[in-house]
Amino acid sequence: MSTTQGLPPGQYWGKKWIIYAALGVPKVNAETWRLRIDGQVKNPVEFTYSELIGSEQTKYEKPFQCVTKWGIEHVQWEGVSIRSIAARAEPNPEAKWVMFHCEDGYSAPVPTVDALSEDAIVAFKINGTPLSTEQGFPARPYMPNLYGWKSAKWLNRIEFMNDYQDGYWEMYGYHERANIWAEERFKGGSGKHSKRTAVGTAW
Ligand SMILES: Nc1nc2c(c(=O)[nH]1)N[C@H]1C(S)=C(S)[C@@H](COP(=O)(O)O)O[C@H]1N2
Ligand SMILES: [Mo]
Repeated sequence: MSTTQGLPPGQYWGKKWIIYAALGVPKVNAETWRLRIDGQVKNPVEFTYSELIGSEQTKYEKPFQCVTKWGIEHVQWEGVSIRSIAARAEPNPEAKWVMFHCEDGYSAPVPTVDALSEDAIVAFKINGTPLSTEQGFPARPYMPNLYGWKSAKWLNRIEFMNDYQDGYWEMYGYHERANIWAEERFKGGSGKHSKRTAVGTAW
């Protein structure tokens, strides 16, 4: 049995976040921003920023892991459980994937089981402070068991899908699921046991 605590395989603890913005840093107005949940759902919904930060927040400390191997050990995350807001949209049971869509055009698919796991959140705060513009204001998903490229900054839409589709980094060969404990860095295998197939770097 493999452990799911501490330093995941192949990672090291870095001191500082490295800010990545493959498609640039959009400036989002929280007043007009909406989070839409749609696709394979019975009831597409839209939330405002104040609705979301005014509802029950989930808070915990968990690390962040970038597929390029740096991790940040102690991060306080705060946001709404994706499960709770997705319930309002009533996803179809056949929808096995979700796509996170962002203001900048970035996107990232994750399995529905990960997006709706108990500790998966749409995060609004890191270390007690609203996300900075560079770190994705107003919102980014955070799933503790997935590499950081799935934490799509400037999130504005969660689309439920029946079938898998590539997002931004997956087109370059990065893994569909990105589980940090299984070292799912690249498609077709783990970072440990298979050759690197990607042609880009997830930064
Ligand atoms: N919109 C968007 N989200 C993104 C990225 C990006 O380039 N654009 N980079 C991803 C990657 S590879 C990582 S490791 C984290 C980095 O988060 P940070 O910029 O807050 O350090 O954001 C992820 N989310
Ligand atoms: Mo990353």
